[in-house]
Amino acid sequence: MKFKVALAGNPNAGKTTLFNCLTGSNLYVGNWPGVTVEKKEGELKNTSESISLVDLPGIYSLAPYSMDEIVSRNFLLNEHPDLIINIIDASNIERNLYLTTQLMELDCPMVGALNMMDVVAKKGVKIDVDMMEKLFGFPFVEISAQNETGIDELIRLVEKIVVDDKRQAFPKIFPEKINEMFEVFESLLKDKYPDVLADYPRIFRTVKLIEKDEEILSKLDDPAELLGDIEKTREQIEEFSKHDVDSAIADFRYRFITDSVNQATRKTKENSFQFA
Ligand code: GDP
Ligand code: K
Ligand code: MG
Repeated sequence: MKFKVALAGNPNAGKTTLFNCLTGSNLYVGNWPGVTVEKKEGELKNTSESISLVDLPGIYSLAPYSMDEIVSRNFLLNEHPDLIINIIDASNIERNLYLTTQLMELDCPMVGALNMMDVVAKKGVKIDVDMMEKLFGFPFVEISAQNETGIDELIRLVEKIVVDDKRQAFPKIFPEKINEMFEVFESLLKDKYPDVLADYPRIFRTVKLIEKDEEILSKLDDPAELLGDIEKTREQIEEFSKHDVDSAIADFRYRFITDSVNQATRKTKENSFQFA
Protein backbone atom coordinates (compact mmCIF):
# COMPACT_ATOMS: atom_id res chain seq x y z
CA MET A 1 0.00 0.00 0.00
CA LYS A 2 1.40 3.31 -1.06
CA PHE A 3 0.33 6.49 0.71
CA LYS A 4 0.70 10.06 -0.50
CA VAL A 5 1.39 13.05 1.74
CA ALA A 6 1.58 16.70 0.64
CA LEU A 7 3.77 19.33 2.26
CA ALA A 8 2.08 22.74 2.17
CA GLY A 9 2.93 26.10 3.70
CA ASN A 10 3.88 29.72 3.16
CA PRO A 11 7.07 30.63 1.29
CA ASN A 12 10.02 30.64 3.73
CA ALA A 13 8.18 28.56 6.34
CA GLY A 14 11.01 26.01 6.03
CA LYS A 15 9.47 23.59 3.53
CA THR A 16 12.67 22.75 1.71
CA THR A 17 14.58 22.28 4.97
CA LEU A 18 11.82 20.03 6.36
CA PHE A 19 11.46 18.11 3.08
CA ASN A 20 15.15 17.25 3.27
CA CYS A 21 14.81 16.10 6.90
CA LEU A 22 11.80 13.93 6.13
CA THR A 23 12.95 12.20 2.99
CA GLY A 24 15.83 9.91 2.34
CA SER A 25 16.29 8.11 -0.93
CA ASN A 26 14.38 8.06 -4.21
CA LEU A 27 14.16 11.78 -4.70
CA TYR A 28 12.37 12.88 -7.85
CA VAL A 29 12.75 16.44 -9.09
CA GLY A 30 10.84 17.70 -12.12
CA ASN A 31 8.24 20.23 -13.14
CA TRP A 32 4.51 20.26 -12.55
CA PRO A 33 2.73 19.33 -15.82
CA GLY A 34 2.53 22.26 -18.22
CA VAL A 35 4.21 24.83 -15.98
CA THR A 36 7.75 25.67 -14.96
CA VAL A 37 7.06 25.24 -11.27
CA GLU A 38 9.41 22.76 -9.64
CA LYS A 39 7.94 19.52 -8.31
CA LYS A 40 9.83 17.50 -5.72
CA GLU A 41 8.79 14.11 -4.47
CA GLY A 42 10.53 11.74 -2.05
CA GLU A 43 9.99 8.78 0.25
CA LEU A 44 9.24 9.51 3.89
CA LYS A 45 12.07 7.92 5.86
CA ASN A 46 11.88 5.72 8.98
CA THR A 47 8.37 4.43 8.29
CA SER A 48 7.21 0.84 7.96
CA GLU A 49 4.65 1.81 5.31
CA SER A 50 5.64 3.29 1.97
CA ILE A 51 4.67 6.96 2.11
CA SER A 52 5.58 9.47 -0.57
CA LEU A 53 5.97 13.15 0.22
CA VAL A 54 5.21 15.83 -2.37
CA ASP A 55 6.59 19.32 -1.83
CA LEU A 56 3.99 21.87 -2.99
CA PRO A 57 4.94 25.39 -4.06
CA GLY A 58 4.99 27.86 -1.16
CA ILE A 59 1.71 29.81 -1.01
CA TYR A 60 -0.08 32.37 1.17
CA SER A 61 -3.60 31.34 0.21
CA LEU A 62 -5.66 29.04 -2.01
CA ALA A 63 -6.76 31.94 -4.22
CA PRO A 64 -6.02 31.41 -7.91
CA TYR A 65 -3.83 34.50 -8.29
CA SER A 66 -0.50 32.84 -9.01
CA MET A 67 0.68 29.71 -10.77
CA ASP A 68 2.01 28.45 -7.42
CA GLU A 69 -1.41 28.78 -5.83
CA ILE A 70 -3.16 27.09 -8.75
CA VAL A 71 -0.65 24.21 -8.83
CA SER A 72 -0.95 23.67 -5.08
CA ARG A 73 -4.68 23.75 -4.90
CA ASN A 74 -5.23 21.63 -8.00
CA PHE A 75 -2.95 19.01 -6.52
CA LEU A 76 -4.81 19.07 -3.20
CA LEU A 77 -8.25 18.97 -4.87
CA ASN A 78 -7.58 16.50 -7.66
CA GLU A 79 -4.91 14.13 -6.35
CA HIS A 80 -6.59 13.53 -2.98
CA PRO A 81 -3.48 13.11 -0.81
CA ASP A 82 -3.94 10.95 2.29
CA LEU A 83 -2.69 13.77 4.48
CA ILE A 84 -1.39 17.33 4.37
CA ILE A 85 1.60 18.33 6.47
CA ASN A 86 0.94 22.04 6.96
CA ILE A 87 4.26 23.61 7.86
CA ILE A 88 3.82 26.82 9.83
CA ASP A 89 6.51 29.36 10.71
CA ALA A 90 5.56 29.50 14.39
CA SER A 91 7.53 32.72 14.85
CA ASN A 92 4.96 34.29 12.49
CA ILE A 93 2.13 32.11 13.58
CA GLU A 94 -0.91 34.32 12.88
CA ARG A 95 0.10 35.13 9.35
CA ASN A 96 0.91 31.48 8.58
CA LEU A 97 -2.38 30.21 10.01
CA TYR A 98 -4.27 32.18 7.36
CA LEU A 99 -3.43 29.48 4.83
CA THR A 100 -4.22 26.85 7.46
CA THR A 101 -7.84 28.04 7.75
CA GLN A 102 -8.17 27.50 3.99
CA LEU A 103 -6.52 24.08 3.99
CA MET A 104 -9.05 23.10 6.69
CA GLU A 105 -11.75 23.47 4.02
CA LEU A 106 -10.35 20.69 1.84
CA ASP A 107 -11.67 17.74 3.88
CA CYS A 108 -8.20 16.19 3.97
CA PRO A 109 -6.57 14.93 7.19
CA MET A 110 -3.89 17.31 8.37
CA VAL A 111 -0.94 17.65 10.74
CA GLY A 112 0.44 21.04 11.72
CA ALA A 113 4.24 21.23 11.86
CA LEU A 114 5.03 24.27 13.99
CA ASN A 115 8.47 25.11 12.64
CA MET A 116 11.15 27.55 13.87
CA MET A 117 10.47 26.56 17.46
CA ASP A 118 14.10 27.44 18.24
CA VAL A 119 13.25 31.06 17.37
CA VAL A 120 9.96 30.91 19.29
CA ALA A 121 11.72 29.53 22.38
CA LYS A 122 14.26 32.37 22.29
CA LYS A 123 11.39 34.84 22.28
CA GLY A 124 10.07 33.19 25.44
CA VAL A 125 6.78 32.15 23.85
CA LYS A 126 5.10 28.85 24.76
CA ILE A 127 2.57 27.18 22.49
CA ASP A 128 -0.04 24.85 23.97
CA VAL A 129 -0.27 22.22 21.21
CA ASP A 130 -3.17 20.39 22.86
CA MET A 131 -5.15 23.63 22.88
CA MET A 132 -4.20 24.19 19.22
CA GLU A 133 -5.53 20.73 18.37
CA LYS A 134 -8.73 21.40 20.28
CA LEU A 135 -9.30 24.71 18.47
CA PHE A 136 -8.26 23.68 14.96
CA GLY A 137 -9.42 20.06 14.94
CA PHE A 138 -6.10 18.45 13.94
CA PRO A 139 -2.83 17.73 15.80
CA PHE A 140 0.28 19.92 15.89
CA VAL A 141 3.94 19.04 16.49
CA GLU A 142 6.63 21.53 17.48
CA ILE A 143 9.72 21.21 15.31
CA SER A 144 12.86 22.94 14.20
CA ALA A 145 13.64 21.76 10.69
CA GLN A 146 17.01 23.48 10.88
CA ASN A 147 18.02 21.81 14.16
CA GLU A 148 16.18 18.59 13.25
CA THR A 149 14.14 18.52 16.46
CA GLY A 150 10.64 17.04 16.59
CA ILE A 151 11.13 15.26 13.26
CA ASP A 152 10.68 11.70 14.59
CA GLU A 153 7.54 12.71 16.45
CA LEU A 154 6.20 14.30 13.25
CA ILE A 155 6.95 11.20 11.17
CA ARG A 156 5.29 8.90 13.72
CA LEU A 157 2.18 11.07 13.85
CA VAL A 158 1.93 11.25 10.05
CA GLU A 159 2.30 7.49 9.73
CA LYS A 160 -0.31 6.85 12.42
CA ILE A 161 -2.94 9.10 10.82
CA VAL A 162 -2.26 7.91 7.28
CA VAL A 163 -2.44 4.23 8.22
CA ASP A 164 -5.45 4.51 10.55
CA ASP A 165 -7.16 6.93 8.15
CA LYS A 166 -8.68 8.83 11.01
CA ARG A 167 -11.16 11.39 9.68
CA GLN A 168 -10.78 14.73 11.40
CA ALA A 169 -13.62 17.06 12.23
CA PHE A 170 -12.63 20.62 11.43
CA PRO A 171 -14.46 23.33 13.37
CA LYS A 172 -16.55 26.04 11.77
CA ILE A 173 -14.46 29.19 11.86
CA PHE A 174 -16.92 31.79 10.59
CA PRO A 175 -19.43 33.66 12.79
CA GLU A 176 -22.72 31.84 13.36
CA LYS A 177 -24.68 34.25 11.12
CA ILE A 178 -22.29 33.58 8.25
CA ASN A 179 -22.47 29.83 8.80
CA GLU A 180 -26.25 30.11 8.52
CA MET A 181 -25.95 32.01 5.23
CA PHE A 182 -23.58 29.32 3.96
CA GLU A 183 -26.05 26.62 4.93
CA VAL A 184 -28.90 28.33 3.10
CA PHE A 185 -26.64 28.68 0.05
CA GLU A 186 -25.63 25.02 0.29
CA SER A 187 -29.22 23.75 0.37
CA LEU A 188 -29.97 25.95 -2.61
CA LEU A 189 -27.02 24.39 -4.45
CA LYS A 190 -28.23 20.95 -3.53
CA ASP A 191 -31.79 21.57 -4.72
CA LYS A 192 -31.25 23.80 -7.72
CA TYR A 193 -27.76 22.94 -8.99
CA PRO A 194 -27.06 19.37 -7.80
CA ASP A 195 -24.36 18.79 -10.42
CA VAL A 196 -22.31 21.93 -9.81
CA LEU A 197 -18.83 21.01 -8.57
CA ALA A 198 -20.31 17.99 -6.84
CA ASP A 199 -16.88 16.42 -6.29
CA TYR A 200 -15.48 19.40 -4.41
CA PRO A 201 -15.24 19.57 -0.62
CA ARG A 202 -18.47 21.18 0.55
CA ILE A 203 -17.20 24.19 2.47
CA PHE A 204 -14.41 24.90 -0.04
CA ARG A 205 -17.00 24.94 -2.84
CA THR A 206 -19.30 27.25 -0.91
CA VAL A 207 -16.62 29.77 0.01
CA LYS A 208 -15.05 29.79 -3.44
CA LEU A 209 -18.40 30.25 -5.22
CA ILE A 210 -19.35 33.08 -2.87
CA GLU A 211 -15.94 34.68 -3.46
CA LYS A 212 -16.64 34.34 -7.20
CA ASP A 213 -13.32 32.57 -7.63
CA GLU A 214 -12.60 32.91 -11.34
CA GLU A 215 -11.05 29.51 -11.85
CA ILE A 216 -13.96 27.80 -10.09
CA LEU A 217 -16.56 29.80 -12.03
CA SER A 218 -14.83 28.90 -15.29
CA LYS A 219 -15.72 25.25 -14.62
CA LEU A 220 -19.47 26.00 -14.75
CA ASP A 221 -21.33 25.34 -18.00
CA ASP A 222 -23.93 28.04 -17.48
CA PRO A 223 -23.09 30.29 -14.55
CA ALA A 224 -25.65 33.07 -15.20
CA GLU A 225 -28.46 31.88 -12.97
CA LEU A 226 -26.16 30.65 -10.21
CA LEU A 227 -24.35 33.99 -10.28
CA GLY A 228 -27.66 35.65 -9.45
CA ASP A 229 -28.01 33.45 -6.38
CA ILE A 230 -24.39 34.05 -5.42
CA GLU A 231 -25.00 37.79 -5.62
CA LYS A 232 -27.85 37.52 -3.08
CA THR A 233 -25.63 35.78 -0.55
CA ARG A 234 -22.84 38.30 -1.16
CA GLU A 235 -25.23 41.15 -0.41
CA GLN A 236 -26.25 39.50 2.87
CA ILE A 237 -22.61 39.11 3.89
CA GLU A 238 -21.87 42.73 3.03
CA GLU A 239 -24.93 43.86 4.96
CA PHE A 240 -23.85 41.84 8.01
CA SER A 241 -20.14 42.70 7.92
CA LYS A 242 -20.26 46.24 6.47
CA HIS A 243 -17.35 45.22 4.24
CA ASP A 244 -16.93 43.85 0.76
CA VAL A 245 -17.10 40.05 0.64
CA ASP A 246 -13.40 39.37 0.14
CA SER A 247 -12.28 41.54 3.06
CA ALA A 248 -15.12 40.23 5.22
CA ILE A 249 -14.07 36.61 4.67
CA ALA A 250 -10.39 37.42 5.26
CA ASP A 251 -11.37 39.34 8.38
CA PHE A 252 -13.42 36.43 9.77
CA ARG A 253 -10.46 34.12 9.22
CA TYR A 254 -8.14 36.47 11.07
CA ARG A 255 -10.60 36.85 13.95
CA PHE A 256 -10.67 33.09 14.43
CA ILE A 257 -6.85 32.96 14.22
CA THR A 258 -6.24 35.81 16.67
CA ASP A 259 -8.74 34.39 19.13
CA SER A 260 -7.17 30.91 18.88
CA VAL A 261 -3.58 32.14 19.16
CA ASN A 262 -4.50 34.19 22.22
CA GLN A 263 -5.85 31.05 23.84
CA ALA A 264 -3.02 28.75 22.83
CA THR A 265 0.11 30.86 23.39
CA ARG A 266 1.64 32.65 26.31
CA LYS A 267 4.77 34.63 26.93
CA THR A 268 6.91 33.18 29.72
CA LYS A 269 9.38 36.02 30.00
CA GLU A 270 9.55 39.65 28.99
CA ASN A 271 12.24 40.54 26.51
CA SER A 272 15.15 41.81 28.57
CA PHE A 273 15.62 44.60 26.06
CA GLN A 274 13.70 45.82 23.07
CA PHE A 275 14.66 47.57 19.91
CA ALA A 276 12.46 50.54 19.15
P1 GDP B 1 10.85 27.34 2.12
O1 GDP B 1 10.82 28.62 1.36
O2 GDP B 1 9.55 27.09 2.81
O3 GDP B 1 11.30 26.18 1.32
O4 GDP B 1 11.89 27.58 3.33
P2 GDP B 1 13.40 27.11 3.49
O5 GDP B 1 13.49 25.67 3.87
O6 GDP B 1 14.17 27.54 2.30
O7 GDP B 1 13.79 27.94 4.78
C1 GDP B 1 13.74 29.35 4.77
C2 GDP B 1 14.82 29.86 5.72
O8 GDP B 1 14.50 29.51 7.07
C3 GDP B 1 16.19 29.25 5.46
O9 GDP B 1 17.18 30.24 5.71
C4 GDP B 1 16.29 28.14 6.49
O10 GDP B 1 17.60 27.84 6.85
C5 GDP B 1 15.53 28.74 7.66
N1 GDP B 1 14.93 27.74 8.53
C6 GDP B 1 14.19 26.66 8.18
N2 GDP B 1 13.80 25.97 9.26
C7 GDP B 1 14.26 26.65 10.35
C8 GDP B 1 14.16 26.45 11.76
O11 GDP B 1 13.56 25.50 12.25
N3 GDP B 1 14.75 27.39 12.55
C9 GDP B 1 15.42 28.45 12.04
N4 GDP B 1 15.98 29.30 12.90
N5 GDP B 1 15.53 28.66 10.72
C10 GDP B 1 14.95 27.78 9.87
K1 K C 1 13.00 30.21 0.32
MG1 MG D 1 11.61 25.94 -0.68
